[in-house]
Amino acid sequence: MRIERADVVVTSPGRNFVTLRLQTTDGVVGLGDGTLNGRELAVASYLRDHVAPLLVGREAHDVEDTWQYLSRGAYWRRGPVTMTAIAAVDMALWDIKGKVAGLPVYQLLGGRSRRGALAYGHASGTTLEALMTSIRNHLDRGFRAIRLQTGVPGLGKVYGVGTDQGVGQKYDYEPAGRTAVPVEEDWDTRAYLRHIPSVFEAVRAEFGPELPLLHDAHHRLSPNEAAQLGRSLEPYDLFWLEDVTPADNPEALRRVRAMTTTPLAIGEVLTSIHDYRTLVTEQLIDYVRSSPAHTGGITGVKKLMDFAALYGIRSGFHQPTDISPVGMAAALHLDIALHNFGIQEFMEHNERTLEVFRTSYTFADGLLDPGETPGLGVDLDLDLAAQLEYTPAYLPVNRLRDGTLHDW
Ligand code: GCO
Ligand code: MG
Repeated sequence: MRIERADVVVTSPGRNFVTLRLQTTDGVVGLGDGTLNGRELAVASYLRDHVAPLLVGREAHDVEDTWQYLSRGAYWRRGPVTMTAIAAVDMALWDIKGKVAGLPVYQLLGGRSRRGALAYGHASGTTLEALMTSIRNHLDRGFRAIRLQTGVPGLGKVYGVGTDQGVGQKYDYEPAGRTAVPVEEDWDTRAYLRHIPSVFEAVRAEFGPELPLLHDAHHRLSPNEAAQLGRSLEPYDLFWLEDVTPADNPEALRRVRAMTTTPLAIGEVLTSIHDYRTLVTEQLIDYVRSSPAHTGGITGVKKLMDFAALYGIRSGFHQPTDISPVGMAAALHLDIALHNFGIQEFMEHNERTLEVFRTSYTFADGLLDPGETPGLGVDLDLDLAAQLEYTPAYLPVNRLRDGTLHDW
């Protein structure tokens, strides 16, 4: 069964998504997510101009060989654009294999290891009161684990904090602004470090000790500041503290690790198993944040998680709304099959997106499930997708009070 067609579909149902659509000589269609937030067209070109011509005529069943051909064989290894493009190809091939076998992809990965994948939702508020409402709304929607982000007194807009919700309102937050240049936000690490422990204290007092709570520092702290934050949050028993320091320097986490027992997660901007060598072998983290969509697909992440398993490190795959439902489905098949699953991020896509991508995954009682549809279980409405044109959109940047551009 050969690959006959390889088409790249760029669509924008509220945000931009890149999808690779492969079709075999038997007419089987496979979908892969190639979305890289704010750099979407770079991956679209990589796929269209440099990968699609190599795929046509290849054996569609050879998932591992195609993965090696595109990563080992390309000379230029790693990096977000390359690894997102490889991810798109890899997912589409697993989708095809599942459809041909008549099995959901998780069955091909070893079958079911759990009833469902514990999901965490994003609660946020510009004030403590708004945050409490957002947490209650999430609990009402069935979430059993919650990430908390809040405004910081004295700072304007803070990344990760959406518009405040009313009672019963659904969280609807798009981190990237649909603007030609990134929006600029302010940052002040000392103000943040002073404020955050009081937020967790109030939330624990209101919701009790059981609820798993998470927090994301978005790569903004020095190792020493991160250690300070981890220690100040220890009394509130976090599930994890995410991205405390910039992820490109794994050694920075040595100091953080030595100073605090708060569990650490990192890796949404890492793209290869090689980026994790120090983090994993020195056990500097508890959770891997990579997503299949940016780390070479199911094949890339399976290798990474098997390596992490040797050191007792578990998964917590990145799944904001800037990864498409195809990427989400790929993550869910891994979540169900991997023994060292930890938790799954779940930001619900907007209705328009779920019209373009028809999914078969479900969310009930706090657990996600990929469903039993053969393959990944996602269909793409090509006609609708074609009507929704790419619109430039960028994540914000942040600057310190004196104007210095700060880390993510
Ligand atoms: C998360 C992330 C997102 C990212 C965004 C980048 O934990 O979900 O930090 O908010 O910033 O997905 O594309
Ligand atoms: Mg994050």
